[in-house]
Amino acid sequence: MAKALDGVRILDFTHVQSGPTCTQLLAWFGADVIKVERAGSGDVTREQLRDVPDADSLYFTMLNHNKRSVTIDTKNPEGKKVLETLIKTCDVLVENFAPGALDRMGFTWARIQELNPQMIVASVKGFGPGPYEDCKVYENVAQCAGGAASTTGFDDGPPVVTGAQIGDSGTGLHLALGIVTALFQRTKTNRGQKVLAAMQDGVLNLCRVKLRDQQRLERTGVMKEYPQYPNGTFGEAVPRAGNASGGGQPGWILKCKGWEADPNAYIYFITQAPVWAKICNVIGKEEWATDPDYATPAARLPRLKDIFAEIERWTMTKTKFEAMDILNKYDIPCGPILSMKEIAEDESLRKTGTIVEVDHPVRGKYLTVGNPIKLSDSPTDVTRSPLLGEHTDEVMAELGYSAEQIAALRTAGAI
Ligand code: CAO
Repeated sequence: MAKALDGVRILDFTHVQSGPTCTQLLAWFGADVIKVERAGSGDVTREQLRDVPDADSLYFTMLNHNKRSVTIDTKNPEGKKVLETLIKTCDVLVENFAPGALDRMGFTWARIQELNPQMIVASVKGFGPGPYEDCKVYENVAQCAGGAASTTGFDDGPPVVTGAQIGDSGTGLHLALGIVTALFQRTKTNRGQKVLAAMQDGVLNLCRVKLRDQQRLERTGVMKEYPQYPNGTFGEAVPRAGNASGGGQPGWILKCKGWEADPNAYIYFITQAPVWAKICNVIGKEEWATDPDYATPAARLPRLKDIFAEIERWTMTKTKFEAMDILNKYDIPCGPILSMKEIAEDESLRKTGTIVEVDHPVRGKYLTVGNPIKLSDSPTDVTRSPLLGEHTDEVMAELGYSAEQIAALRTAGAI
């Protein structure tokens, strides 16, 4: 079946995580993604966190599906010429080098425009223009600078980073949207453009509700859905809210049966206002449904700690899955805390292609996360990541190089 981005050619100059997640998505939507790597070593993640000797790491394989790999030394004059040919034939160049690296290679925006005025040049950088624009940035730096760390964790502890890679994979997602938007605009303007997704901006975008809360705090001095209310104190900046849901519907993580031995025997429980009476029935506190101290959301806010303690007395008598079954019958919003082991074994995620088993010639079978975005007219087939330089000859031949020319470039160290 045809794919949404069939015919789009991507020169993938990305490495590590942020850029590769972006180009992997584009590949899943059907783009021809040609990953340009340094001969000999390639993307540094090929050998990071290796679990199988001499096999590309899971770090690499899980971020580079459905791509082709060519090795080009872009600092070699002949290698530069090959890259120029690629630039002329691709629609998009995606890169996430340290600031200035592409320019130092000789591929400034002006030069790329000269070679291909229709080319879209998409970049991930740590920061946008400003005091930190020249900084190298990794995931957790972005989480800290984008407002996630200062607002994550518990009030009495230090800032905490999250396991979700909102700085890297989150920014890759933002960049992918920028690229397809620029491709759409190009159909009308016939021109390329620059697309920039700064990791700090991407994280901040995902922390939008915390900037909302900063302004609420400045106006009112208190936020009643935060665990600091009513007994704690609020400072000048949005505090860490523990496991509070942050929205208009209070929630918390509660222990379930077996929590003493299983670190994930917990459930997220939301006391959604429309189902309050049902919650009271389920936990055996029917009187709370009409008691003026508990009957309305406003009355409950100063008592949330005690309310969740009471609900927890009930959840501790059930496993998280038993609690889910019961609560879902009453439309009470809740969610089990799933371990990665449970997710890896989840049959329904495998059926939808969100968890996929892939075979790799060196490492054998492994699990990966498939395309989380499902298009009804553009299905995703996840194919393994390329070996280093696996497609150099194939791509060179497509670019018009003869076998003799390819051999000569190889001898010269250009490819
Ligand atoms: N042939 C020859 N040289 C190549 C090449 C190739 N095919 N591919 C890359 N290089 C060179 C670059 O030109 C650069 O050389 P110079 O420094 O001499 O200009 C060099 O390799 C290193 O590139 P880099 O600075 O991007 O890599 P690094 O490992 O030092 O830094 C990182 C890594 C991620 C901190 C940096 O790339 C960065 O800040 N990127 C932007 C933000 C980002 O995406 N971060 C997410 C990382 S995932 O957590």
